[in-house]
Amino acid sequence: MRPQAGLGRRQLLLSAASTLGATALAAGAARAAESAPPGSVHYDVPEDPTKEQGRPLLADGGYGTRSQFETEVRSKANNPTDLTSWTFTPLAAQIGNLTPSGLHFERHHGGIPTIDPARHELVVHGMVGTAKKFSVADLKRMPSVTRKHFIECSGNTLTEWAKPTAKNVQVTHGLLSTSEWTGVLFSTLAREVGLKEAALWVLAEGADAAVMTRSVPLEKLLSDGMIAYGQNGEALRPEQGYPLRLLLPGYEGNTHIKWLRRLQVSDRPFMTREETSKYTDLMPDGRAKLFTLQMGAKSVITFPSADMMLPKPGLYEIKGIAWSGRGRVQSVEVSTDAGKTWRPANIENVAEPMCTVRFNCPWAWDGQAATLQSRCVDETGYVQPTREELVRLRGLNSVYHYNAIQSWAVAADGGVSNVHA
Ligand SMILES: Nc1nc2c(c(=O)[nH]1)N[C@H]1C(S)=C(S)[C@@H](COP(=O)(O)O)O[C@H]1N2
Ligand SMILES: [Mo]
Repeated sequence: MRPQAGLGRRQLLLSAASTLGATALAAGAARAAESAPPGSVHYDVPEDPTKEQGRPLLADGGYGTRSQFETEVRSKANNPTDLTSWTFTPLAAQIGNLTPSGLHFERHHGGIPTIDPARHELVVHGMVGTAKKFSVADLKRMPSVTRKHFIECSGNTLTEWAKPTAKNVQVTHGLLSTSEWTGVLFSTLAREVGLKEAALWVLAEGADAAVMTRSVPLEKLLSDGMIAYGQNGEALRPEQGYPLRLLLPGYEGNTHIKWLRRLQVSDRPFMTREETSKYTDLMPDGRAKLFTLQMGAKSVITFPSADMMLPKPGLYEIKGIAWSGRGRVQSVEVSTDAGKTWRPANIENVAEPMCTVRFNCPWAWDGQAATLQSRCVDETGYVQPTREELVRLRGLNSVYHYNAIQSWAVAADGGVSNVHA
């Protein structure tokens, strides 16, 4: 049972072993595992794991890490600075419907702030009966809800408007992640402060260096807006807004203000930078649409997908993800002939509002060139558009809210690539 946590630590432990014996080595391994960054401790693999003791439990119980054989990570966008950049979730490697918190995509406009939850407060003021400050502890004492929702950056898939660009599904669609979120509904806070009759909009503000601000319709906040402090059974990750973030199911990622510190109720939107200069949709006639907040229905095949290689003709299970910001996913269809014919896919999990589903569909690949597509229909009857349909409506000036059907070409040699069908 010899740990290999990088050469330095390994040598250290091995030399310790020769002087201190096997028990001390085991203790050393446990200490190394405790202090090493997650995933960096490697153990030798025994010939037969039933013929020797496994490694001992960590002295303090510890915080678990995944197997040393599971090495999938987020990929980082190439930006001039890592302070305002993003990372992509490895969607093709995801098992099940929830994104592990450590693989949740990230988008930061001013780096990741370090916030002491004991000192953090959320101020609710403006057109309210009584303005109030809530500590994180105050919020945790209030009635909570736990709900699964995706967050999708409205910039997801933005490289694909004019020509197929990104090399794999992690980069075409990886600004999408799903978590189980826990927090207090905005409607609960609204009862605490009381809303003035004329109130219509709420400004949400973050405590990061970007001081990110967005105006949110009060109606949306009252229907399902949440101040989240929990993610997948534990506190939010710092990258996801620790200790508090706004969660607006189905709305574009940018409005889910992280490190939330202020909610100002008003009778009008605040026209902040993020909703005037950025996060607007430039239409073909040169005018821009403001407040296009809801994400459309969308889906993508994650297996097989670009940059993969199918070893040989035969039976494959096409797998993918579908979601809609407008409600539940109703159905998903799959095509292997560039959209000429469609077959219904199996949905793997119970569809929940503004949450992803996993789908699958068996496919007997005959070794001929094929073009794979998936199409999502949500409970409002909205059908995910083809790229031609989307471009006809939106033109090619747009950046955000690209939700067209994605095509992957499978060549006769089994190579899979990103194409426009
Ligand atoms: N305070 C603050 N909130 C923020 C951002 C930010 O930079 N600062 N980025 C926004 C954007 S553009 C997106 S897509 C989501 C990303 O959330 P995530 O990093 O948890 O995936 O957070 C939003 N909330
Ligand atoms: Mo975003």
